[in-house]
Amino acid sequence: MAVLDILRYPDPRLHRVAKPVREVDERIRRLVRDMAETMYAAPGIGLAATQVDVHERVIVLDVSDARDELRVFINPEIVRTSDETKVFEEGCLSVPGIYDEVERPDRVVVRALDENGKPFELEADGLLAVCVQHEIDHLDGRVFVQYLSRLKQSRIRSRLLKAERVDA
Ligand code: K1U
Ligand code: ZN
Repeated sequence: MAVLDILRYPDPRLHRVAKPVREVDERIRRLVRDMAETMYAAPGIGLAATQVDVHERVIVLDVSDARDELRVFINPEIVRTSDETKVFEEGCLSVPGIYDEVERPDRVVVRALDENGKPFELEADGLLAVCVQHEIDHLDGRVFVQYLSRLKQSRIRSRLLKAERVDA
């Protein structure tokens, strides 16, 4: 297993739209293991393949307190959303140190394949619903800061570019 590098906003590769996985094979299972290791090491509660510069539709999540409930979604699709919305303060491993409020549907039904290629459906609410929508956004090339005002986006961009220069 390996801890992979996570792309940082405003890296343009974060805006690529990921392609569907054609076959859930050993290569995809290795990617899932590496993504899980990367997410736990960060630490984070979710990770999309886009964030590790792999542009295929794979996400991993673990929103449990004990960090022992890994969930894998391959080719995830939101098939139903509630009309009711909730505002949640989101963070992102690709936008370190930035947290802000985003409004999203409160409940969603997600259809996906598991790591064995078996289809499943999940009804999610609370943090799980927030996180799965945030990760599917990554697969569609969207980063949560794009829900914020242009002024905030521009300040975040400048702050992270400056941090990148200091780190280099
Ligand atoms: O996509 C990502 O970058 C992961 C992101 C997921 C997320 C967090 C909050 C709201 C929506 C989506 C993170 O994991 S940021 C880190 C974080 O929230 C966290 C880390 C350790 C323990 C608890 C939370
Ligand atoms: Zn994120």
